Amino acid sequence: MQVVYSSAHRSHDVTHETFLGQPTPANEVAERAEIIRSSLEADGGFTFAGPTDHGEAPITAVHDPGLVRFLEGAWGQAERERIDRPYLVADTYPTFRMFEGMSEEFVVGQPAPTSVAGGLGWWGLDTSNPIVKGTYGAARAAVDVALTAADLVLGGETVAYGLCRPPGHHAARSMAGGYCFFNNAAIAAEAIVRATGERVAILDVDYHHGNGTQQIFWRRGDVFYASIHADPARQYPFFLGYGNERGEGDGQGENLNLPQPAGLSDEGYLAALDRALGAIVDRPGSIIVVSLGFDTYGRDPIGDFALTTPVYHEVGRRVAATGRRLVILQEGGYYRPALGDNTVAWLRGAEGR
Ligand code: SP5
Ligand code: ZN
Repeated sequence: MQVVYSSAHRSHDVTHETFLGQPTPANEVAERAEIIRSSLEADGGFTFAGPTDHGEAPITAVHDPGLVRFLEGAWGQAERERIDRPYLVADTYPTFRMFEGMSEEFVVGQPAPTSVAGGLGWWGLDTSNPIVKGTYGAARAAVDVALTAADLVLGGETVAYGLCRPPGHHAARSMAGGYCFFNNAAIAAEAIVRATGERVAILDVDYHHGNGTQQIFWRRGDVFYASIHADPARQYPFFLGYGNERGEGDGQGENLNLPQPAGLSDEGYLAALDRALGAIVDRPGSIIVVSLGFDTYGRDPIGDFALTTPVYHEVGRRVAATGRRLVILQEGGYYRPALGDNTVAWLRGAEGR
């Protein structure tokens, strides 16, 4: 299997996130991607390629250009404002309750803040994704990793894996969040739609609901989004991910959320997977973009499912058994001691070995 990897992720060298306001060691760290890379190298069954530069156009095909400009300029802006901090996290977010009773026309007409502190909240969801000097370059490289993996499949490969870091599925059209800056999977799916004219399915098997991917394609009939994730009633991202969210307009019926209880077993997971895959094969198309997370693992520090390493082989096998070509993109997974084994198991399953 071809793997796309870039060392550029290392410049997003975050140290801390917050847990209920307190600084705590970051979960989404550079070591994650390096563990996966070295495990795939040790396996011997993977060939590595670097990403090619795809420019900004595929990003602004799904994201607000204002988000791109903010992320590009945030660190320099903080320096100019003499905000001397090791990393940047917002204090203040524009919750919709701030605008209660005000018309949508009025609210969307509010100006984007010009200060970096305001911008961090305006363009962000939560405090888990600090910005450092190298964040923008790493996030751009992760997009190129995803698009290069998509190119491999568009060029005839049956499967390709993009070792994206930072991850992407919490990033919405105009919002970063949840360790994510650009939505790598959404950008790849959009590029595939434009290249093929076909419908594309996104299967999200990260532990968390991919609120960003859902938001981007909510009114789209050409991209089906299916996600198996922790019930948002108890877990991040809290405000989206419920089972009654099915899409609107052209996208009516093209969003499938399968929220799951704490303690979910391998068997329970596979039952949900079969539902998602059944919905995918009921729809036309030849390519699935997989948002691949291992925070479903039983020992994950921020998850509460009970999956074991062998089930990942079976999940990969069942996804590939749809007969569709696969663009597999890395999202979360934070229990570092098992990350390499879990990734190798999933990808081996997907290539039938
Ligand atoms: C891509 C991805 O997996 N993003 C996840 C973002 C989760 N952010 C919220 C983390 C909440 C951590 N709660 C810690 C509970 C410890 N018992
Ligand atoms: Zn996750």
